[in-house]
Formats: sequence, C-alpha cells, structure tokens
Amino acid sequence: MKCFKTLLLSFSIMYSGTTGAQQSLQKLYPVNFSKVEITDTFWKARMQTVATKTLDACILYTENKTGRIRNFEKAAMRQGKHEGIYYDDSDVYKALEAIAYSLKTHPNPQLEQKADAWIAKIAAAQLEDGYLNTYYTLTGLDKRWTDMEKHEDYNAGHLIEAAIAYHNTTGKQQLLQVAMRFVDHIDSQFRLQNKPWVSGHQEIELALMRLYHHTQDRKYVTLAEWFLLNRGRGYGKGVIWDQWKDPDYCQDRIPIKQQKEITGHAVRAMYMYTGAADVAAVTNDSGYVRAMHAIWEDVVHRNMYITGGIGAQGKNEGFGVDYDLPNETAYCETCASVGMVFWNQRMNMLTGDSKYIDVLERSLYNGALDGLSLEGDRFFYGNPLASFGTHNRKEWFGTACCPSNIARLVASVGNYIYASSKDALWINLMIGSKVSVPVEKEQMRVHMNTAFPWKGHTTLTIDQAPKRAYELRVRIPGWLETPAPGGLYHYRNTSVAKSFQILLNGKPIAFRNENGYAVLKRAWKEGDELVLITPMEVREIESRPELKQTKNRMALQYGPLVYCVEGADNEGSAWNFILPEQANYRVQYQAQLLGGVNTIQFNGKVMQVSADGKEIKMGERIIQAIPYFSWNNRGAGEMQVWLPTRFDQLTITAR
Ligand code: FUB
Ligand code: ZN
Repeated sequence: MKCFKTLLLSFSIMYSGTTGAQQSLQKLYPVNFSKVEITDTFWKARMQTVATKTLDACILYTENKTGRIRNFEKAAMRQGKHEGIYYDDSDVYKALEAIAYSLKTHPNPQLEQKADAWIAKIAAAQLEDGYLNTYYTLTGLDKRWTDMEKHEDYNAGHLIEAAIAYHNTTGKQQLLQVAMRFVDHIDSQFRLQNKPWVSGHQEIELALMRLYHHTQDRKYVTLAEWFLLNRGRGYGKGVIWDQWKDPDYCQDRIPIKQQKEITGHAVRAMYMYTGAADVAAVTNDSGYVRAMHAIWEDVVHRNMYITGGIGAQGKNEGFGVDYDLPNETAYCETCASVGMVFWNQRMNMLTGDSKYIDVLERSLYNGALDGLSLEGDRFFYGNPLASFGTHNRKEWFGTACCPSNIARLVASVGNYIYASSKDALWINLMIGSKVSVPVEKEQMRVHMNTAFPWKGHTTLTIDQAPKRAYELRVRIPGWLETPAPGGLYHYRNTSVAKSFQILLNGKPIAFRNENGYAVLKRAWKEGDELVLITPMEVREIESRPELKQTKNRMALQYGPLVYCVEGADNEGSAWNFILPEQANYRVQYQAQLLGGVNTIQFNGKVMQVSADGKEIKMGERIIQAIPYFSWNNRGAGEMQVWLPTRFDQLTITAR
C-alpha cells in the first residue's frame, strides 16, 4: 500500500512540473496550486473566507439542513428513503474537493476529521460491484444505468475529482480507492460491453483525465475518450433529449469534432469541452481542438456577457439565440463561469495564446466571483447584469451546485496564475504569490507582489534561477488593448490607451510579443526585479449593434473588473440617471467599503419623480459605481451594469 501511495504522489508532482509528453499538442502545463503560495491580499482574504465561512455553510447544508449525508448513511444500510434530488451526491463530493484544497493551504485537523467521517460513510455506501449512488441504492437498484439523464456518471465525476484532491492533500487513499473501483464498474458496464451511453450531464470526461494524470493509467484516457465519442450518434434520443429538450441541449446533435456552435446547457457544455481539451492534449487529436476553436469564437464573440458569464436563458440553463443577451433575466449560472475558467485554462495550455486567459480572467473576477458573498456564506446561482431589487443572494439552493463550485474554485485559484513549458515560466494572472518550478535539475523561483486588481503595478522578483538562459513569458492583459475586431465589445475611449511596459531593475526593457505574451529570455540572476506596468483606467465599453439590450448604453471596466451601479451607493436607485457623453471619472480606493474596493465616481444626470408621480425633477449628482462582483452585499437593491446614455433608456421608479 505504501508503495502505491508514493507512486501516485510522484505522478501528480510530475504533471504539475515542466514535464509531460513531449509529442503532445499541449504547449504548456499548469503549475498546480499546491506549488503556489498566495500572498496577495485580495485572494488570500477570499481563500481565508472560504476556509472559515464557506466550507462551514456547505457542511451545514450538506449534513444538517439537508439529507445529503444521511443519504449515504441510509445507502450503507441499503434502506431508508432517499432525500433530495438524484444529483445531490455530487454536492457532497464537491464540498469534499473544496475542503481538500482548503486544507492544503489552511490545515485544520477538525475539518479533516469531518472529511474523513464523510468519506467513511461514502465508502460504506459503495456496493460490492463498485457501484455508488445513493439515489438508486435507495429507490431501486434494478433501475440503475437505465436513464442517461440521471447523473450517475456526473456524480462519479465529482467523486473522482474529490478523491484526487483529498489524496493530494492528505495522502489518504480511501476515497481514491472508492473512486477507482467505481470507474472500473462503469467501464465494465459500458465500454467493455460495447454498450453505448451518453452522459446526461458531462463531467466524468474531465474527471477521468484528472485520474489519468494522477495515476498515469492510460485506461482512464480510453474511457474519457469513449464517453466523448458516444455523443452525437443518436444514442441519447428519447433518454437525455425528448420532447422538451432537444439534442442541442446536451451537445448531442452531432459528434463533438464536427460541432461548430455552442448550444444548450452551459455547464454541461463547459465541462464537456474541458474534458475534450484534456483528451486532445494527451491523444494529440487535433479534431477536438479544431472544433473547439470555432465553438470558442461562438461563445466569446456572440454569446458571452461582458462579465464573462454565459448561458443567457433560464429555460435551458444555457445558450439561446446569438446576440440575445438580456441583462435583467441573464441566467449566467455561477457554475457556468467556473466552467469558463476550466475550459479557457485548457485552451491556453493547448495553444499558448493569452486570449484564453483574458476570458478566464474576465469570468473569474466577474461572473464567477459574483457568486460568493463577501462574508462567504451567501451565494448567487444566477448572476444577472441588472436588477430592480428582487435578486438576492441565498444561503443555499434546492439545486445546490453553485456554492461548492465557487468554493473549490477560490480555494484552488493558485492553479491559474502560472504555467510552465520546457524553457519558460508563464505568468498568466497577476496575483501576489511565490512559486518554484523545476528546470531540469535546477529551479526557477520567483515571487510576485501586486495590488491587483486595484492597481496595475506588479513586481516580479527572481529568487533563484537556472544558470542557462530561460524565458519568462508575461501575459499582456487583453483589457489594455482595444479588443480584436469580431468581438462583442469594444472600448469607446480608445484614445486614452496606454501601453504595457516592463522595467528590469528599474530600466525599461524591450520584449517580443508572442500570442499576447511578453517574452523575456536571459540568464536571470537572483534579485533581478521586473516591474510589470499594466496601466488601469476607466474604460467605457460599447457593444456591437446586434446586441440590442445594450443599445445606447455603456459599461465601465477598470483593469479586469466590470463595474455596476448599485442603489445602496446612489440614494437607493440605479435606474434613474444617465451616463453623460463626456463623463469625468474619479477612481478611489475605499478601504471601508465592501472589504476595500476601487469605486468609480462620475457626475450623472439624474431624473427624479415625486411619490405621486406628478413632478419630475432633473438634476446632476455624483453616481458611484462598484465592482460587479461586490454587489448585493448590503441587502437587496437596484443594480445595473450597462448604464444608459440617453434619457429614453431610463426606467424611473417613483420615490
Ligand atoms: O444538473 C446538475 C447541475 O444542476 C447543473 O450543472 C446545473 O446547471 C444545475 O442544473
Ligand atoms: Zn451551479
């Protein structure tokens, strides 16, 4: 047993280093969060909040206020009534995954004991043949594996991810053994019997690829690919799609490699393409990559909100018609933004193109982060871009996929800062941190200091370097430039653009721009200091004319953050003013507000209607905008991201 543990750990370390299949399509490799120490105040505080508040909220609702853990206890005894919904097991696994990441950076023996106790219950609920699912164990095993929509493999995927995370953090194997037994069971039921199965909710593909990287056992790649190959061949007809869901809902109309457009349920799509990218990176199947280039353009250029949120419609929890992005009813599920982070990271690893990190950063800081309250114990499921005051954070949801998803993302945010390739360390996100990556027998060790996302000034210091010349590839944030043509959004005030600069030991240094990265190659010395200047200024954003809901409106962005106007800062109203043609913006860091944020103030033209509706007053008032992710932390209220620029866009509420 001991040997097995050592072997597995060494494999996961290999994957997070600079090694990897040399022939792979994959250009760079993520540096695992366990190798990155976050020192930055913005993210460190959020990780602390997750460790102390969010995980408690997940535990409270998973164990006490709902029957999720009780389901496992009952399943272990093979009797009792199942509580909740058939995919509720996944919330237990995702909470465990978040706990595992958090324990890595915030050791907590009591929390680990709690996780161990849950894991013992999960293990006890596994059947002799490896099957594990509390819903079917308690409602009738004769029906298991008869309904592709019932999330049995989705739950398995989250079990696998939790098991890897827990093994990585604690070295404990019990959950991993459970997961691997379950995978063997699944393989024996379908692939090995040549029996088709289309996952009703994709997730297992990416999880199997993670299991492959954790164990180096190729059978997991084979099974992941098998799941992908089953799609688009009609096997899901009448099962995962029927009279109300069409095959597009589950990305099952045509085989993945032939797909060109984004369709259907947003989370399912994001997880599936993440899995497809993972498979392509190992099998070198460029068919998936080609398809995903087209799909990505369709997502980002026709179907993505300025917040990086996706999935405009509630009715399918997903994509609708191109360019139809309503603001108040925007669904933008938190999980879908989490999925955008996953998929865009994989696309970046396959291509070495920074445009994917631009999108990742947008989704992370806006669409995803909005899902978590500043206190850490309230959540958004949907993240609309406008509200008349009825949209409110909640403690939990009937379908509770989002809380543990945002918890696991924040707890492992270190995964997205750096990447490595044979000859380079890639700096993708400006987040204060320390990292060390192996370069053959030597090390490249750096630390980053930054006040990001509040200030565009970052120092990167070399603490140790290989003797030979080695590259640093620093992402030039896409938000500095006018976005490429073809996109949904563009800056209005392009004239103020200032460029990215790098100083080395106090002096400006020239660099080559390759795919949005500043490439700096030299024999680095300990103590070398790079200053990365990413000038931040208020950018006014307009959208393409096809996007009707933002006509005669502008959004404000500062650095990677999208802003909104909330009633709480503006005498209760966010709908009664217009942004003037020549607004004069003042950006101010307000330490006491919302945990410390930059606000943007400008003089707005305000229209006020008296309570009896008879009098209309025009005036001018300072309007304050706050980062979108921080809204609805002071109770329910009005909010808008897209600010009207003409009076005919106003919606006046009587006061
Ligand atoms: O079906 C499981 C999860 O619940 C999905 O990912 C979410 O969209 C929600 O439907
Ligand atoms: Zn969700």
